[in-house]
Amino acid sequence: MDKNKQLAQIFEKMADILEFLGDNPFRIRTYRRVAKILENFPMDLETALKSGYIYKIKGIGGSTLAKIEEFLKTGTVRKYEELKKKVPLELLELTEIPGVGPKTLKTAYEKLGIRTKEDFIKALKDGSLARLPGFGAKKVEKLLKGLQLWQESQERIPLITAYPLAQRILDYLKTAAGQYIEKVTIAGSVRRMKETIRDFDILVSATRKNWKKIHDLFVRFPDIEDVQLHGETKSTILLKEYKRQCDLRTVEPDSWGSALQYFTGSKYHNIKLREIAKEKGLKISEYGIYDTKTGKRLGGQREEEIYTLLGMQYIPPEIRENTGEIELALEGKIPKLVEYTDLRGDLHMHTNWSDGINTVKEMVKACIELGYEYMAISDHSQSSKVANGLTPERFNKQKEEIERVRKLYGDKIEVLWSVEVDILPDGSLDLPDGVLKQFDFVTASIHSGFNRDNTERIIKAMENPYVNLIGHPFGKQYGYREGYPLDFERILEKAKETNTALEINSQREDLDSQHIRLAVEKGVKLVINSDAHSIAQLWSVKIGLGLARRGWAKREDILNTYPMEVIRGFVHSKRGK
Ligand code: DGT
Ligand code: CA
Ligand code: ZN
Repeated sequence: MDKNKQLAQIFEKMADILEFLGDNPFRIRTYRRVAKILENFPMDLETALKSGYIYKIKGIGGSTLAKIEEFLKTGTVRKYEELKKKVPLELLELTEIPGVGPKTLKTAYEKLGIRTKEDFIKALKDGSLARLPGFGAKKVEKLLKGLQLWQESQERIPLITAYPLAQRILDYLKTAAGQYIEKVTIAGSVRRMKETIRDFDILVSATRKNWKKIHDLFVRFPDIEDVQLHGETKSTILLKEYKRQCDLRTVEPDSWGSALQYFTGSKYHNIKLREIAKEKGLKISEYGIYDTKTGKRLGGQREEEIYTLLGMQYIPPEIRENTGEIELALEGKIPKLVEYTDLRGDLHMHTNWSDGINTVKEMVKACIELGYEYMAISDHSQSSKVANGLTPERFNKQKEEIERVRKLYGDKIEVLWSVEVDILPDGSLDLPDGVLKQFDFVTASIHSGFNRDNTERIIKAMENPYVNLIGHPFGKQYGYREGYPLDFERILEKAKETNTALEINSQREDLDSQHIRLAVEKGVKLVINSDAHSIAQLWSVKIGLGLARRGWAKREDILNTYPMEVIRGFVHSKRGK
């Protein structure tokens, strides 16, 4: 785990402990804010300290700086070590459960003598917690729902978390064992860009004499909890982060294609493929594709060969779920899916004007580096108080800054002045039309009232001529919030009727691939956005792209693959001019 994240966790835990102890709320809030800043920090702390960058960050003061320096020097923070001794630590880990805060745990601790996770879960389930003052049936019901979400999130982690971790393991292998490796890639659910991931499956091709060396280096990956298997064809490590397993399999270069096909899955895709092979008198395994009668090996070095020999089109990994792709491939009718290089810009990101941590200029420079033709700065509106949303007056000031940055970089990238405006409880918007119409592009999102059906709210928002995109339509937050119920059929109809696009929000994985597929079938336009709150999160459109491909989206389905004129036209035609 990198140092920024480690220290962010330390601050978060200190805040939890202080809250458990009933300390000064101001200090608790400060620690939580620092944790959030560190979590999203755009560079490593060491560099930030050396370059002096850190002194410019709003919200990091003297005593925080001292703790950062102490942590970089000693690997821990003394204050944290002292605080840990004052509380039942295991119990405090349960603040990970949505709805469970230090205060809840404190009550359980004091009134029922609960000290362990197990006891807390038991008390929650058997009703003894429900009998305490302040714990009505409704609250306990909410906690039980939270417990269920938490338990699920212990099983599977979201792709947005898994993907960079997979990249780190691959980078490590390439650096440490590159000389012995012919090819290396991630297989399994990560290669399929599935929304959630249980474990990692890494595949390497190399000549057999090098296998041992590769496995010996693999089990020395830093930050592992345990080596569960150390062999010469397969090894398994348990990663410290998120307690995930990671398998490494080594194969001969000759079997690369068939092994990659096999270990990419999905299981049901593979089962169906084997059935079809059987009908054609063929047999497929991780070693190759064979003629059943003669036993002759027909191929397996390249993945494409498997599909070709089975008489079908190559099937992209993202749609290998046995949901109709095999039948279509046999008819040669798999569409060309949208690709990363098709993306021309990112239309949702935050800056330090609201809850982002980078400046407009820093975001613009980072987007230029990504090679985008355009981008949209889309900060929160006033009713998002925790996100430091902007009033119309502050938006006007922001416009001035956008103009200044445009003067500097306007020849390299088109900077749209946008907004993520709150959809209020009654479906009206947080800014009047007169203000909305000044923006180049408007995204409307729900940030409150997550526990009810929000179909009507979204429909009303789409009817506003200035709303171009509905942000994170289901309000999902993995491991934390399931997302509210929506009549998606009606949302799709309205989106089509009003020419409003729906967002594929990468940070939140919302829409998910199943809803994307429905939107694509209906011909509703989608936008793949990062929703980055720092330059460090801009990469995440790759996640949205993966979900779009899993949802069978083609380039034409995605609005931000079109040139700027088309986006402008999209906005203007809805405004009726
Ligand atoms: P996960 O780990 O639950 O996120 O999902 P996967 O798809 O990565 O599943 P995993 O790790 O159990 O297996 C990796 C791939 O190996 C899987 O996608 C297909 C292949 N595989 C595993 N078990 C079986 C099996 O019983 N039959 C077949 N045909 N393939 C399997
Ligand atoms: Ca897996
Ligand atoms: Zn939002």
